[in-house]
Amino acid sequence: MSNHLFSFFRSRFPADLGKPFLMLPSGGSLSYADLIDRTGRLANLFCSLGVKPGDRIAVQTEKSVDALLVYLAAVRAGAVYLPLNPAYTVGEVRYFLGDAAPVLFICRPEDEDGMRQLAQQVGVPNLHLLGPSGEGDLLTLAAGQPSGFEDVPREEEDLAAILYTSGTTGRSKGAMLTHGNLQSNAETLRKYWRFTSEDRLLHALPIFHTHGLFVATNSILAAGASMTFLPRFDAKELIRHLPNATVLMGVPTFYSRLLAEEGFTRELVSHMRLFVSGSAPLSAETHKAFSARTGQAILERYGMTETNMNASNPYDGERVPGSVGFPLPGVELRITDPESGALIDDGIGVIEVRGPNVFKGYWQMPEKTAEDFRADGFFITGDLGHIDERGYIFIDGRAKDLIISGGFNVYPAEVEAAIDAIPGIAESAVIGVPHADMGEAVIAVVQARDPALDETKVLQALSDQLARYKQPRCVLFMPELPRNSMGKIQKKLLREENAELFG
Ligand code: MLC
Ligand code: AMP
Repeated sequence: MSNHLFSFFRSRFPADLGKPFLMLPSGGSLSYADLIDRTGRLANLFCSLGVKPGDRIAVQTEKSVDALLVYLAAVRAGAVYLPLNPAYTVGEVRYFLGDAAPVLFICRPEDEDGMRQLAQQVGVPNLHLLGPSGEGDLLTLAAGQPSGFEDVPREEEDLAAILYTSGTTGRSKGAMLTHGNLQSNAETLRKYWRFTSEDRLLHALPIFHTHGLFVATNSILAAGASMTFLPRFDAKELIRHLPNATVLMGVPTFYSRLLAEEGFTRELVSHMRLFVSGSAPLSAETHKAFSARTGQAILERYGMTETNMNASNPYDGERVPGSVGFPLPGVELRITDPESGALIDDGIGVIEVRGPNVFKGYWQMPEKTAEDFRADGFFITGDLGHIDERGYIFIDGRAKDLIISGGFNVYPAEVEAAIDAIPGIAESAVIGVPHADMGEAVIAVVQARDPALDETKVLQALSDQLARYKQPRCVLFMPELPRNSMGKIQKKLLREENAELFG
């Protein structure tokens, strides 16, 4: 029996294992042989710490080569990888650790004191440290382990990762992704986007979400190709490295920020094979400005944590601005009435998907899982869309109350709960308004009981409660929040009234 996902990657590794898997901005590189050696040592370490097949390994570190290797080592060890945004506060991490009950938690050296205490409180038996340049004890311990490791057998249906997504109500949900989900999507994308071993992807996305972790990394591994691995997005750094790349993947903010750079020219990217955008809507305006500047059309695709990638504009053929293209091979996609579930042939409805890419359910939430699936196995995405006469899919909005800022999801319900808990607040409404750089910006409209409360005090109270990207960019005060005849806060009206806030 093989390890479904890692055996698949192995089968695609180049014959010459000395070939780079990662190239670093400093000029160094990590070969496929290094990948095997270092993940072998880490996997041996995990097993020596008592990690058993199916156990969770939670990780909250900065983006680094070693952090990426921890993902692959966890897969080899048969564990379930659980990445956490480094921006999450201690309070947020407490929930994830408590819910997922990992056997091992890897965190940043500077967070050691607080996290050790937290790990003890929630009963996580092992805590080890990893900094962006390899600081901490994790790598020292791994260096003492043998590099040879027999990959733990895992089947298609076994879990490879849990990624938490917030919800429209209440608690965050852990999306359970299987070896089969990740393997099938990696192979589909490799074929559909024509990756070959000659490709060099410029990687500037975070590696704790589907986009940077699975879409980018797994497609490269499925092709035995290479990536230039940057610590974060910086438009000038991308311009420096684009000459050595063949493919770039990013959220729309990457593209609008690149377009704002004079150095981003047609000549700079004339050798590039593919630009992919996803995670948030790419405006038709940015799509067109990009084509005008470079002569190339961005390929927009549509996915989500629960489903990996669902749809993509064609590789050959027209990439339509504002559309996310066609369902990917093997993915069934339909539009239904959100209330009745009836099929809608012509018009806007909720997008539902089914296929080998679709997750197994939410971790320890059978009721929530059942709610989000139809009896015939289709997953209800909560995105609204329609399909035109040529079969192109368009996303028209969201049935779920969700804000996407710079590719990060923010659920208003979570922010509202944090604001409502501040003494002196009567109630709040959190909405997304148009923002040129981030697509949408989070703002809060509040009704205060205490006249001494002001914006600074509200933001101060939230600063250690919520990750920075969830915190409102501004707080507006109203004597009373507008309600409809049913008594529901009129968020649509608030969005319209504040549509021009950021120009
Ligand atoms: C950073 N900040 C953000 C933010 N990113 N605030 C709101 N939304 C964001 N996305 C905060 C910073 O902490 C900082 O706070 C301030 O905003 C300004 O930061 P910046 O320097 O301008 O931002 P930067 O660090 O350059 O980051 C912007 C970004 C980054 C767009 C490059 O957010 C990013 O890499 N986003 C990618 C997200 C992603 O990978 N999503 C995929 C999800 S998977 P302060 O306090 O200093 O002002 C998924 C499925 C799918 O959705 O289909 O792919
Ligand atoms: P996440 O839960 O972080 O995986 O985010 C998934 C959500 O991002 C989807 O449900 C969509 O709302 C949104 N999304 C992803 N890709 C696109 C896209 N190309 N256009 C519009 N929305 C997108």
